[in-house]
Amino acid sequence: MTADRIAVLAEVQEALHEGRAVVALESTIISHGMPYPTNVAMATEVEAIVRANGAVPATIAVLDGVCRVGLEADQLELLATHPAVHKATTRDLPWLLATRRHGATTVAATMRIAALADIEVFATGGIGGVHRGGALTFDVSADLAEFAVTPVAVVSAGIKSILDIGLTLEHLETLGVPVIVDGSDDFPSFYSRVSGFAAPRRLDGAEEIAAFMHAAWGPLQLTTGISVANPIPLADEIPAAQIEGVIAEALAELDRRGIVGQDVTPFLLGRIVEQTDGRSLTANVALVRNNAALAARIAVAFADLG
Ligand code: PSU
Ligand code: MN
Repeated sequence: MTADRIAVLAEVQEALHEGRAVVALESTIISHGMPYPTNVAMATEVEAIVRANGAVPATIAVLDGVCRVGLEADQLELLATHPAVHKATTRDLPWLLATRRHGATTVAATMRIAALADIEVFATGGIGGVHRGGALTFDVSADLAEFAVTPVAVVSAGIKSILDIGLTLEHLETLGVPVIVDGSDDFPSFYSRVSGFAAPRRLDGAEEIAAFMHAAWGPLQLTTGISVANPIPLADEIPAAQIEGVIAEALAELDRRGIVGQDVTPFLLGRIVEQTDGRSLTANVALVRNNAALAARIAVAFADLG
């Protein structure tokens, strides 16, 4: 990409140049995943957590048609408040660049821009996947297609049960994408440490995960991403039974309103926050914090491998 369409913040550029740890962060979670002002507070705090764990944060978005890798405080504020920030997956990026618009990048688009900037580790809340009923609607997040082709390790709290977790795991297996759970034999479901599905592969700690990344992308020359699931801390967990009713109600409302396409996920996320009086939001912030810390430790361990 030509230099005028991708702008890497000086601090991030320096760290990359010196082979120091950098962690990418997404922006759809800011613009379309959480309400203001929790979103900007979360984004700011998460950057500080990445730093406290020894890495440099690089929040990614598109502003005025330029891919930004690392943002200033006023740019985070814009993403958290501006009405004309488009939710952008990878296929939307050419439009944003060509027409000089603002875009909040999903997991897929963030992975793509991170890879262009040579960043290997990325922290988020939850990844997209196969929606419930996806076998009929074909509603499968473009995040999965991106995992198949972009070598970035994405630390999430697993998959929110607005999605079909079983079908998502099957789809990732078909695409040849490694799915790791840190420190647990269960695959987590975002608000909950369990999902009813086993961890496809368990590793324990940042060093083991960094060694896995090195094996995958070094000697084996795999070209896929790696999904690293990090269970929500016990104290912040919302038991699956408590959130299931809220999710069912949100899905029914989605049907009634006939919402489809890229509005589906933001609608469901918003409904869940409303229907749990913000309890889900508190849990969401807690798990993003937890993911940022693990991602930073992984980035440090991976940088140490040279
Ligand atoms: N899941 C969450 N929170 C989020 C998202 C997913 O629990 O904020 C966002 C991420 O940016 C993810 C995107 O990449 O939604 C997926 O959207 P879609 O289902 O339209 O692909
Ligand atoms: Mn979709």
